[in-house]
Amino acid sequence: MNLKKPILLHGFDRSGHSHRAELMLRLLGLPFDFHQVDLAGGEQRAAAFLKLNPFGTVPVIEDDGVAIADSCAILVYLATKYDAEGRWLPRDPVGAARVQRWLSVAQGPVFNGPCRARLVTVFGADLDHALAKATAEKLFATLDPLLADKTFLVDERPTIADIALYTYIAHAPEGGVALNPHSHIVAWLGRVEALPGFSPMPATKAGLLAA
Ligand SMILES: N[C@@H](CCC(=O)N[C@@H](CS)C(=O)NCC(=O)O)C(=O)O
Repeated sequence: MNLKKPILLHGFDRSGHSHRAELMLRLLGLPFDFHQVDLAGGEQRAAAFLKLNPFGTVPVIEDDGVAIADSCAILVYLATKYDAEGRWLPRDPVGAARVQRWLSVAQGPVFNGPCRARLVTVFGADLDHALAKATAEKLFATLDPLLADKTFLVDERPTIADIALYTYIAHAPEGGVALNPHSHIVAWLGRVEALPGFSPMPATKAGLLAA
């Protein structure tokens, strides 16, 4: 009998990038093991980890003898390999491009905005907090009206675009960026949280900074 080994997720439980991968695994109902990478201790810069990801960042997954690094690459991999119907990543050119557009937003303004703002308040990173907050606020002002008449970012059904954007936006208050003024974003976050298999990233104390 050829028993498949569970997927191994190398992550960090307070990383929004890592949570993207974890959430997708849970939404697809895939068994996985979790290895908490000791980021504070520098495990991500050790030779063994750099073999998996030369860029020295989490998340990385190992599956069927292959290592896949980068949160969005992992979302694409999981959706392509484990969702034969293409619900999470449409196979048609227009649908695929519409999803990719949001993956770029995840790695651009979401990273530079809510992610970096939280890196300052939660992890004490030496970054420009005012700039990160301004980037987040501009992103939210753009996104909120786009969600006014949409259930999810691309379609009536969720795609990996929603998973890529969810975590850092949901945790923006931890970085001092309020979500309250953006009712359509708040409603969309609630729809993601209602998906079967959803599991949140743990909150941090800095979440008390803004509503
Ligand atoms: N583009 C990467 C970025 C991942 C990333 O920045 N991960 C952070 C944690 S949130 C990390 O591993 N930082 C460790 C370090 O930079 O030393 C992705 O999407 O996975």
